[in-house]
Amino acid sequence: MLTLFHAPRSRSSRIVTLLRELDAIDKVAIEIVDITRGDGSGRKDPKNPHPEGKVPLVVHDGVVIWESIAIIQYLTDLFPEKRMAPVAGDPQRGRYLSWLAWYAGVVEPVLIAQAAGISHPFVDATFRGPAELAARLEAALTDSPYLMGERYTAVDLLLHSPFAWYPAATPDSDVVKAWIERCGERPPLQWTADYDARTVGAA
Ligand SMILES: N[C@@H](CCC(=O)N[C@@H](CS)C(=O)NCC(=O)O)C(=O)O
Repeated sequence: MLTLFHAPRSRSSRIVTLLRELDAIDKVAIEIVDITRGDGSGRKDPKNPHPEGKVPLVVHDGVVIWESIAIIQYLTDLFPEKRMAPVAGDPQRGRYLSWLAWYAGVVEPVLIAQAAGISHPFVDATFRGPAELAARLEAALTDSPYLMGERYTAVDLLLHSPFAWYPAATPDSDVVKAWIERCGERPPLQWTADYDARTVGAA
């Protein structure tokens, strides 16, 4: 039994989109839950087994899997047919895992600090900043349509998402902007937007 705990229009929307990309949406029960939102709306939902009341959360045969990165890796391993991630043994797997880890370890802290207007020598020295983030993306995308080369993978789905949500954070780079637009054209994104519009407020 595989269940995704999902709050419409949140970080778990990316997991719904991934499940569509993986052609696995029908293999997962989606439980719509409420969450506390940045604007003060919502609440910690007792239906959600996440200890902090966050989403996304997946429960597979009683095992709780939390954090977007772990969930993305888990699901792409479980449903490898659509090749949304290089499988173990593929020479490109390490490069893929690095993008995935970089998102959680660097991209989110940098973007949150930027949105909060935080600049501190410890923070800047540890994570670097928006300029370094932009340079990494631009270097990767200058001769490639996607982060892993010719093929769209789960790291494109994940890494373009904060810029799709907060266009103000988008690096001032034509290649990065073109990549965000390319990623935004994937039909599963529209599917999730429609799904979220139907289910928002259903918790
Ligand atoms: N690092 C976590 C972050 C999860 C997270 O903060 N999710 C938000 C939704 S966008 C949430 O559940 N917020 C509710 C809360 O903080 O109580 C992940 O990527 O899975």
